[in-house]
Amino acid sequence: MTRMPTAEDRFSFGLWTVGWTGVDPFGTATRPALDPWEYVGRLAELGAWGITFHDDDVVPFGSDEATREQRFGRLKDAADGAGLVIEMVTTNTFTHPVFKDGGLTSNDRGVRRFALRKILRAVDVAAWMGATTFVMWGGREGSEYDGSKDVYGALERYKEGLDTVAGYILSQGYDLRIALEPKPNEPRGDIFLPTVGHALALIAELDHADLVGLNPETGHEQMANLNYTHQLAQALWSGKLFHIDLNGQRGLKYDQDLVFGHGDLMSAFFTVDLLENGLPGHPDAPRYAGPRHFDYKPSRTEGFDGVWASAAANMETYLMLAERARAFRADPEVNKAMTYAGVTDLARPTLGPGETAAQLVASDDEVDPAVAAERDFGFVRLHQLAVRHLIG
Ligand code: ASC
Ligand code: MN
Ligand code: MN
Ligand code: MN
Repeated sequence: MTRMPTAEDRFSFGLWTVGWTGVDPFGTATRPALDPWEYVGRLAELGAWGITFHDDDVVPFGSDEATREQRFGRLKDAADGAGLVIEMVTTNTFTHPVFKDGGLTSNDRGVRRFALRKILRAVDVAAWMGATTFVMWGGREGSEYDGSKDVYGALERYKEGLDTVAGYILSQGYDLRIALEPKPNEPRGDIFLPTVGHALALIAELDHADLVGLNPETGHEQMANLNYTHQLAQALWSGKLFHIDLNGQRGLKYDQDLVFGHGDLMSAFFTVDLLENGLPGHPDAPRYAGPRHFDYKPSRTEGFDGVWASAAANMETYLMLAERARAFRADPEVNKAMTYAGVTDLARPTLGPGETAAQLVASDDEVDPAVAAERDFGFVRLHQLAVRHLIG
């Protein structure tokens, strides 16, 4: 039996996760929608620490100012009453048909201005709610047909939009950072910023790059056939791992948004190992200090009992993996196997202190490649130790 989650675990959930009614491209809802504040008490009871939402999860698209004040205020009161933090807010620029060709990168300038204004208003809401992260997932930013989109121009407009949002955050003095969420496809045939690497490259071109980082989602990176844990590690190395969306995905198919660990369990183990244990061998490296945020969907086969069981399952799985990842790192046999494998050797610079390229070329300490090629690294044995910790 795993312990109950506590606030120290910093587990958070999007309201759109437990609130998903099961509408998919082939079927209508299988569950009724509750009001947004009705999810809050139950999440707190299960041990969650925080919630997140899209503007439209709380206030229907197109609502007037009075309705916005009333509904956002009611959700904030409910969260405060339940002791939940609203840690992140994001904007829905994908559901309404106005966004069918994107928001910030729509071919229609009027739509681009409409989208940017909607995002800026959501930034105000984020600050009001006390959120510290503002996620931007450009789900409709992309295309199906190569001839239909000026990609160079789209990237210019993406940059313009992000510079405007970041500049606004600074000018208002908000304590908010932007986290971009990559995804390769779905709902568009090809989405801009398809992976963590693409987003990092765009961030480097921004006016306020310091304010902009990443919100990588497990399944999104896996839909691009990438290793999620590696993406997290590279984002950490770049100082850009601002937020995470944990969930499960089984291979290259539609975005499944399964419970965390219900996809590639071994990969989830090493994701948790990275988040909990940091980068052993690099004590000074940045550690992920943000929320453990779940962006999953309770399968549409489930009723409300299944919704709450699946929410709890995300946290239980994370805690079980954290326990096993700690034991893995503490195991002397694992440490011996890691030393044998040379894992910690990568923390050592390849050149000596002050050594130049010319000195390296002239040096006589070169290994005999025939001898070095005979080395046994023991990676498989090391991995089997991980398997034992995971399921033994
Ligand atoms: C987000 C986010 C996603 C999408 C998706 C909407 O804000 O992180 O992955 O929206 O969950 O269904
Ligand atoms: Mn997803
Ligand atoms: Mn997500
Ligand atoms: Mn998603």
